[in-house]
Amino acid sequence: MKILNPSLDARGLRIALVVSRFNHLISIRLLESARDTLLEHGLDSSDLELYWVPGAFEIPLAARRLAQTGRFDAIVTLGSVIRGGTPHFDYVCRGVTDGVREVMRESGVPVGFGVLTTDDIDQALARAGGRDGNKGGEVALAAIEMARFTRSDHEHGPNGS
Ligand code: INI
Repeated sequence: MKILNPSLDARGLRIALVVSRFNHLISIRLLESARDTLLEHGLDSSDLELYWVPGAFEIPLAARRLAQTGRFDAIVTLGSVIRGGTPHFDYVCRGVTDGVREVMRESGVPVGFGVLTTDDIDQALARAGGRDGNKGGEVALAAIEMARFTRSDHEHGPNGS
């Protein structure tokens, strides 16, 4: 069996961050962790672009437009949806999860999903640099790995093409 290990080297990649302004306190923590992780793994800061959107519901449209430009090896989406007393939570969650999955499927560009969906602010804080780590950095690593995976598919495809 051949085992192909993923590279986590971000040098030479171009990455876009799409970040929801809603629940800004959480977003900023996710964003800082994602940015630091990407730069620590060799990404040049001039190859990193940040796009704010109003809320998680707007993330898929922004990600789609960015994917369509062909300028990015991966897109990292960040934000948080926190359960309130109404079904609004479910609609926003479904919109962003289905939307991001669809963008990745239709564009072939890796899209990291770093939108927290939690029952309350404490759960979100725990996953944004608190006791459960920071999802922003984790998603950034996944994006690097999948960007590399996508690139090497092209370089060493089954037809040698
Ligand atoms: N957007 C979020 O990113 N998180 C939330 O928790 C949230 N809540 O709770 O409503 C939220 N709503 C806004 C939504 O994403 C859109 O921006 C808005 O509906 C305008 O289209």
